[in-house]
Parts: sequence; C-alpha cells; structure tokens
Amino acid sequence: MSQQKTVSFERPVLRGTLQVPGDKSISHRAVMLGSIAKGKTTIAGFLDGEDCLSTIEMFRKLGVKITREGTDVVVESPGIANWQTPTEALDAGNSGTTARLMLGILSGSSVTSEMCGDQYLSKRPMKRVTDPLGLMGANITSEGQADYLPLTIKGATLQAIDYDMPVASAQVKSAVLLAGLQAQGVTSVTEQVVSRDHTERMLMQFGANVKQSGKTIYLQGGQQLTGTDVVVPGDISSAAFFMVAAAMVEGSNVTFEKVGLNQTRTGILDVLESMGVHINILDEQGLSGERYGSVQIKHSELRATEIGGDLIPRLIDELPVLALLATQAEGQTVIKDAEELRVKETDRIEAVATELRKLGAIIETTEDGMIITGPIPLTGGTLQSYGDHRIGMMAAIAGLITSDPVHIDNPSCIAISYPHFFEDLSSLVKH
Ligand code: SPQ
Repeated sequence: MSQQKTVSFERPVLRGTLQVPGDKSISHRAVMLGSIAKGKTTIAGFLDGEDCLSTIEMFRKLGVKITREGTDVVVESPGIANWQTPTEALDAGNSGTTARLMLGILSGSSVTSEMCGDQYLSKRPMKRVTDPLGLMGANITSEGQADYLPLTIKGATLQAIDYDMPVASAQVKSAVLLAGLQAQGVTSVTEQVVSRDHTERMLMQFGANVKQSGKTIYLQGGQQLTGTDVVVPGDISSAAFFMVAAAMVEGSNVTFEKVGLNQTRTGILDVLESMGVHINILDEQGLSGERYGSVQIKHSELRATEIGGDLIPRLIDELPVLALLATQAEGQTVIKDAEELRVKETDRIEAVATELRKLGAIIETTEDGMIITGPIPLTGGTLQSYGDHRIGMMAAIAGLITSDPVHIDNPSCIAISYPHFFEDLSSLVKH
C-alpha cells in the first residue's frame, strides 16, 4: 500500500451485508492453545492480519508445525514440553497480545528465548505482566531498559499465585492464567472490572477445567490440553468501524453477519443504543464456546452519551471510532476511566483528539478520556495514523462524512488487524 491513502466519496451511503474478518483476540489464542496442546488443532475463520501472523511465526520457531491456507489454519504440535529452543529472536511485531500472552506461556516452558517487537511495541509496558510472572518464579531479564522488549525468558518451574489485578487487562489476566497452566498448584486471578474472557473459554474448549466464582478465575496447574477444532467468529472490533459509519451516514443500513457477540466485547452495541442508533440482533447462537450472530445497524439521529466504568474494557478498542461518532451527536459525550488508551499502539487519547481536531472537531482531553462536543460538520485534511491500525481506520471512516477528502498518512498499519479494510469499505459504499 502506498504511503498515503485518500478517502473521498461523493454523497456516500452504506448499504448491504458484510462478514468482517475473524476475531483477532480469538485467533491469537487458538494458535497459542493449539501449540501448547499435543496433537492437531484446526482453526477456521482465522484472522490473516499481521498481528496473528506474528503469533504463528513465533510458534514455528519453537518447532510447532503450522500450515495456513487463507483463513484455514492447521496446528500440529509436539506439546509445550517438547518445543525446540529457537535459534533466533521471537518477534511479536506490533502485537501486544502476542508479547504479553507469550511471556506467560514461555515462562513455564522448558526453552530459553529472546522476544522483541517493533518500534511501537517496544515502548509499551511489560511490567504489568513481568511483575505477576516474577511472583510465580519466572526468569525474565532485560539487557536494555527493564520491563520493555526485548526481553529474555528462561523457562522455569513456576508456583501458582493468587493475583488481584491492578489494571483491567485481558492480556495480564491471560498471561497469568497461561503461566498458571504450567505452574504447581491452583492459580487464581481476581479482576476488579471484567475484561474479555476468550482465554478462559478457550482453555475449557481445549479440555482444561477452569472454575469461576464472581470475578475470580481458578486454574489448576499441570492440566494437559487436547487439540481441537476452533471456529473464529467475525471481529466486533473490526465491525465497529462500519457500524459507526452506518450509524453516521444518512440513509445507511448495513447487516454484519457472523460477528462475535461475547458479552465481554459488546459494549459498543450498548453505547450505540444509548446514542439512539437502530440496532437489530438476528439469529444469535453459540460457536466454539463463543456467541455470534447478525447485527443490523441503520442510520439514526444521534445524541451524546457517557462512556465509563465497567463498560470500558468491553469496548476499549472501539473508543477511537466512538469518539468520531460523538462529533456527530447532539450534546457533550464524556469518555472517562479509559486511561488504558494511553498505553496502546500509541497514546490513543492524544492521537484521536489531535487528528479529529484537524477536521474541525471540538474535543477536550482529560487524563482518562475525552469530552466531545457535537454535532460538528467536519472538513477534509491530512491525518496521521501513528502506525496505529485503529487510528488509521478511524481516519478512513471520518472521510465518509467530511466535506473534502481525507488523506491518511501511513495507512499500511491497517493490515495489522484488517487486511482488506478498504475493499470492504468500497463494497458497502453506494451512491
Ligand atoms: O494486541 P494489542 O496490540 O494490544 O491490540 C489491541 C488492539 O487495538 O487491537 C490494543 F492495542 O487490543 C487488545 C485490547 O486492547 C487485545 C486484547 C486481547 O486480545 O487480550 C486485550 C486488550 O488489551 P488489554 O491491555 O486491555 O488487555
């Protein structure tokens, strides 16, 4: 993809049906658990985005045989006890999920490995994961700046811990649980606010006994996983961009098929509803331990809302595009309790405010969120992606409602989670 992409449509309307690519969080976990298990795992609907391909490459370096034909993946593993010591560094690329969950997994393995990441990931905090893993006896060291990649992980014998989560993070919870799978004793993790639960669900799907009581999850160490067949639903975080587009652009009506509806991820639907958007959920059903269904979104008159508290982990990755939506809603939308946005691929609070202001939006930033005043007509301009896929896609969706074209600098990062984003955008836009 060229270094700049222009989004310019004359009076667009979004109509039709769309099946967005597979869920990123679930795709990562399917390859991870399939590689820990001994035997064969098949994955259908795998996300072929760059982040998930980084996860596959890591396991290949550990001696796991992984074949991929488009979105069909087959994992054949000798089991975690028989992984090979890699001859080169394990590269997590841009993927925080790969890095953090793998730190947990590698800590209790029998191999020594070095893990690195790209320029953005190397600035994201790993201490939130290395701290609890250290309490379990993990041997993770750094030659450079402590607690940032690159890190060296020497597999060790781990002890179970009872861990009270200081941040609402599915990555921290998952890293501790996946280390706990190899530890001696019962590991427990207690969340203050519930985050996405794909790891827990998938551990059960691979045969593990996971218990839950309130906001605490218990996992007995030493359980063997068995390879299985996983079907990945569409990623609601990817659909979110077109859901917002359909809600904002007059005359639009889009149905998203087979999109994931796990309750820990559907905060966006709650917010759209509270902003006055017409939503229809059709044929909801289960799939490999996850819910999915069709979601129809129609353009609506929008009103401002407040987004905070327990909702935040249920829509954390959707906040950039929801901020764009709020520029078109009547009143002041307040986003709070979202300080985690500051440690994503970029500081998403500053990035969203800086870029949308270039189009005329009125946004005040706070330590933990934003206050957005609407409705404001947006003009065109040149927006930066900051190498952050979610900022790049937000910029593209903004281009559907601006009076002049939007140019996006460095749009290639969008392939991190949504390789065919622009093709899907064009397929929905009718004039
Ligand atoms: O994997 P990465 O880079 O951290 O991806 C992001 C994203 O926007 O795609 C965040 F930057 O999603 C995270 C999400 O924010 C994926 C994730 C998971 O799969 O467990 C959990 C969330 O992060 P966290 O830190 O809140 O646990």
